[in-house]
Amino acid sequence: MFQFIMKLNMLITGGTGMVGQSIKKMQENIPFNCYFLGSKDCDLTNYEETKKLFSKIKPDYVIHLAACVGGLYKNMNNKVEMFEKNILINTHVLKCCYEFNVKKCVCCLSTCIFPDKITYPIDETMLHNGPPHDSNDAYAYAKRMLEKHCEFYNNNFNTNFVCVIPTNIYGTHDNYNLEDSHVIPGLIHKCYLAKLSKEKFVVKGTGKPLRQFIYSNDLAKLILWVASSYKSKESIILSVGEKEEVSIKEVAIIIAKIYDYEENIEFDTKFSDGQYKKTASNKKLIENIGEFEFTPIQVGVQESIQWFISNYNNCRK
Ligand code: NAP
Ligand code: GFB
Repeated sequence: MFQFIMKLNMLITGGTGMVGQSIKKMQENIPFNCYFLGSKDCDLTNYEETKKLFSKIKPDYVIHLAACVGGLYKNMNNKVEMFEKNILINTHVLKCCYEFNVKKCVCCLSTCIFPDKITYPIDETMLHNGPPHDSNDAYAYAKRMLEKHCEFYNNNFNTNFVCVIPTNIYGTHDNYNLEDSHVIPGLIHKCYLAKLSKEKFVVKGTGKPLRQFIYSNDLAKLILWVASSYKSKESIILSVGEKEEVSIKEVAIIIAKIYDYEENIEFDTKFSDGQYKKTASNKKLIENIGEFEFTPIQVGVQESIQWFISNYNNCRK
């Protein structure tokens, strides 16, 4: 007789977001019943709703992506919201993962939460060695508490809660809002409008800050690898290499070139540059996974621009 093998359940919180949608593209290769949820399915800032969701889905694995997310300017101007919402979401998700005996929960931090005054390249051991950059300290402290919260559960109850630390992410299904978005989606939207109206393509700040950008499809593969094969409970940075670090000006030129609009770039230095750099090492990742081929930024940005234009009417902007 065939042995009926029950498929395990995987809950992806933040499943309607950019990273969640990148994981959704790969779900045929995930041997689980996958549930990709957004805030309309369950408001994770509400414990009773969260508990109801967990009792309905009974997840065996959780990839916890849900968060109140935004770029530099959203973080600078909404500190109470960034702190409170993320503390509530993270507390409720971890509490329910424990109460419903989830086998493994993979949580998401960010390289922007590391100390501002630090030596480079940043590695996983440095997270609590000093205050974060003041531009996004609210979000940073909420995320740092998520890592400590995972550690407390693991030490107290032998749970398997592990944190991944992505660098700046970009890709399709991003939030392209001109005020609240991260830099790449913001500039993709801005250059589109500038070309349409034949106006200058204005980049905020000096363009001098440096960033490492990871394509959301690549990050999705790495998160699934952490969920299935990374055995440690220690946090791990998921980033492109230090050599892939680019300036905001270089990114703006890549975007403008794809729109064939590079003659019209301007920098508005009235706006803050935020953190100058946060160069992170992906040494631990490469030691654990072996080699990994990251999507070149020109290719990833091209695909993101194509998606944005094709989905202009319905995307988040
Ligand atoms: P995103 O596109 O903004 O998606 C956020 C997700 O969280 C959405 O699915 C959203 O659902 C959900 N969410 C927000 N508030 C919620 C609530 N109260 N209850 C339930 N769900 C809620 O974010 P992302 O860029 O994919 O980021 C995914 C993770 O990576 C986050 O933890 C973020 O902190 C982290 N991260 C992002 C970056 C980056 O550059 N984007 C860099 C490093 C780390 P709805 O859309 O339905 O509201
Ligand atoms: O992605 P971003 O907003 O966040 O990048 P951070 C900000 C950098 O891009 C600054 C420049 O140097 C800005 O001056 N920039 C230029 C722009 N034009 C624009 C624009 O139109 N929009 C935006 N947003 N920036 C974030 C944290 O820091 O890192 C978040 O605040 C998050 O919490 C993210 O974790 C990964 O990289 O500066």
